[in-house]
Amino acid sequence: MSKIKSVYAREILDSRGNPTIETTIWTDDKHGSVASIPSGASTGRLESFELRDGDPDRFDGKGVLKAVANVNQIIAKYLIGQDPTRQNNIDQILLNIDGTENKSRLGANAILSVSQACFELGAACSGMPTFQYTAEKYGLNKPTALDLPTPIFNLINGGKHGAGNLDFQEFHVIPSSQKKFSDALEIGGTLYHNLKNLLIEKKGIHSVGDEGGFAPNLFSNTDAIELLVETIEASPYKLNQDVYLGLDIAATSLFKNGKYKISDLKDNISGQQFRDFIINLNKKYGLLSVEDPFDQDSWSDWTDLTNQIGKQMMIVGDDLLVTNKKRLEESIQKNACNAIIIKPNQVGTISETVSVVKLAKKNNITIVVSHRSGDTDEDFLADFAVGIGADFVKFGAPGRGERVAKYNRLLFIQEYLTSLNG
Ligand code: 2PG
Ligand code: MG
Repeated sequence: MSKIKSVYAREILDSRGNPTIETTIWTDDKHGSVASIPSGASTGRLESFELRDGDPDRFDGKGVLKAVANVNQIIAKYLIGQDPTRQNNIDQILLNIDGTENKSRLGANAILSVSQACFELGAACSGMPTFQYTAEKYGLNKPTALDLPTPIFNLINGGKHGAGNLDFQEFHVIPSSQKKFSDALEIGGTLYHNLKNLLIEKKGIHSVGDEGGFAPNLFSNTDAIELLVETIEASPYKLNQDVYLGLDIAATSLFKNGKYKISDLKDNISGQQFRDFIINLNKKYGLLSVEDPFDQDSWSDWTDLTNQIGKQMMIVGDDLLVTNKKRLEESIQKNACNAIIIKPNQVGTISETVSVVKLAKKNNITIVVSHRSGDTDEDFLADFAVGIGADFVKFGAPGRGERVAKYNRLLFIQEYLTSLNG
C-alpha cells in the first residue's frame, strides 16, 4: 500500500490573473499528483467558502496565502501516512479538521486542492487513468468512446464575464449528442472561427471575455442569439439538428428588488414575465437548455418553468443548487429543474461531489460538469466527467489554454478508449 509522504501547497495565478491554490502530494513509493483550483465570478449564495487573504497590499485582497498555510501547516500533518486510495476517509479527515458547515475555517479552496490531489494520486497508485479510477471506485458504468459527455461551448460571453453590455452570461452552441466527441469539437471550433469572421465582417468588436467566447458590442441578448443563428446558418451545420443553442442567464445577477432588468425590454419585469420571455425564446429558437433562468431563491418560478417546458428542454440549476445535496433534494421535491451543474469547488470535496452526482442520477437529473470562469490549465474535470458518466461538459469556448486543456483531454480519452475497444 502507498502512503502519503508529503503534502505541499503554493499560490499560483488563474486565467484571470488572480491568485489560486495548487497542491502537490507525494507517496512514499514516488507517486505524485498536483491539483489546482478554479474560482467563479458569478457565485451562488450557498457555495462553500473560498478563503482569500483580504490583505489590500497583495493582489487587491485576493491572495490565498492563508489557504496555502492551512494546507502546509494544518492539513498536511493529518494526511501523512494515510492511504490515498481511501478517498472517503481522506475527505472525512478534511471535514473533521475544518468542522464548519461551509468550510470557512480552512477554506473550500484549500480543502478541495487536497481532496482532488489525493483523488488523482489514488488513481496513479492504482495504475489507472483518473477517468477509469472514478468509474471503478464509485461502481459507475464503464466509459466508452462513443458515450463521452457532449460539450457545451460558450461562444459569447456576457454578464460578469463579458464587456458589460449583455445581461445573459453565456450564449452556447451545443453539438448534437449523436456526434462523437472529436466531431463535436470540430463543430465548436468551426463555429467559433466563423463567428469571429462574422463579427469582423460586421465591424464588431471581436475580443474575448473570461471564458474565451467573444464579448461583442451588441445591444441586446436577443441580438447575441441572432448572431449565433446567423453563424450556424452560414455554416455546414443545421440548427436544431447538428447543433443547438443554449443559455446561461445567471439570473441572480440580474435580479434587483424582485424584478429582472434586461436590455431587450424597456421595463423591469417580474419572474412570471421573465418566464414568458424565456418560453418565447424557446418557441423561436428551440433552445436545448437554459441555465439559471431565475434568481437562486425564486423556487416557484423555477417550478413553473419546469412544469411548462421541462419536457422540451433542459432547465439547469447552477447557483440554485451549488452542487449541494440538500439543495438538490429540495429541488427534486419541488420539481424546480431537470438538470444540474456539477462544480466540485462549489462543495469542496470529491466525495461530496460524487454523492450529489449519485442523487442526481437516481432521480434522472441530467448532469453537466462545469469549469469556472477563473480557471487553470487543470484537466482533471475531463476525467471526472467521463468517469461519472456526465451527459454534458461545459468548459467554455474552444479557445484559450485553460479551456482547451479540458477539451483536449477528452480527445485523448476518446482515442484511448477507441484503441482499447479495437
Ligand atoms: C457559471 C460559471 C461557469 P462562474 O455560471 O456557470 O461558466 O461561471 O464560474 O463565474 O460562476
Ligand atoms: Mg452558471
